[in-house]
Amino acid sequence: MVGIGIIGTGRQGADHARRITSLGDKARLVAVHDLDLGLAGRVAEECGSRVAASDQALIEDPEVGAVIVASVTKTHVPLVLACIEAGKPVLTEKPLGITVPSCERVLDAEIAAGRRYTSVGFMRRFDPEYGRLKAALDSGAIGEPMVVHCIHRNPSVPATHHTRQTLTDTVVHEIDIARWLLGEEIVSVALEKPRHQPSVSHQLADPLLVRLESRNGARVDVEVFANAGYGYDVRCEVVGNKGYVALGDGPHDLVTAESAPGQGFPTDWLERFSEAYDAEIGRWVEGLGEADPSPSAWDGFAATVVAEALVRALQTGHREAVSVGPRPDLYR
Ligand code: ISE
Repeated sequence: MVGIGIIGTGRQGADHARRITSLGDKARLVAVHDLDLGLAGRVAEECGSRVAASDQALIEDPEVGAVIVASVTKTHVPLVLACIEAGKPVLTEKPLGITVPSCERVLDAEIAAGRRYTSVGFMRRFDPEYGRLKAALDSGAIGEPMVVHCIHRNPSVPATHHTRQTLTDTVVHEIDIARWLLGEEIVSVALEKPRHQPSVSHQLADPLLVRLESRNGARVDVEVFANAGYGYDVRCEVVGNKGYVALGDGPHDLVTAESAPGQGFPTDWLERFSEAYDAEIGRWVEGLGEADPSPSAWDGFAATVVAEALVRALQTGHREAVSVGPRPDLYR
């Protein structure tokens, strides 16, 4: 049985903590830490674990065999590096890092250590619906994939949310799912902004239309809408030269914030991707590190390279080329 430590016990970390406690004799939640020790204490009490006095104390705890990082995004890379240094497998929430150089530090550390320690929480890859799309593509049922249509809507985001965050925190899921479904890297990106919504702050362009181009020339379009109002709504359709396959969240005729409650939309990703999180955590615990099928540090790095190109496109207003470079042997 492996002892797990969780850093960051906000909504996401607390949700992971509860899942660990439901894994029976495969894993035990040993310790949690949060900058808000009161919050950590409440999660520890609910899940029967200890509270570690600091993140480093948690990582070095001899009873902690593997770590989940669910703290704020800017802490992901330093904490992942500390786990690698301590020789402990780590599952970090996405994105791996906000900047490309920070993600490169993780790749360098794993390559120097000669093994993979890091898994990145792109949980959609474990969602049964996305799994169905991937299986249809891999079986050749729809022929060669030509176009991927994605929709990613959140009911609302805090007033402090800005466009860059939409790209690095939210669109990053679509980047990962596009790379995974198509099995190839992204080579260019572009984006467009519809007219400004007066109800939204000037630091947020919302919704946004994002376009990705894959190495073999497939095109991905993403509508990302952070303040859609009516619910959490994620859709995907892959069009091939012999047919199409889509997530089963069929379109509704008319949806508004008022009509949505009766129409069965999830309120957020924890609800929509509950099964995916179960599978993600379960498979991670079974594989811990090298045998684990989760997205690797390379996947985290590649997604951030594309997200960073989108941030450039936001500034320049032009299509931006993307190059992730050759995949190191460790990640083949
Ligand atoms: C949010 O930032 C997330 O972290 C979720 O995983 C994602 O599904 C959601 O739409 C994002 O806004």
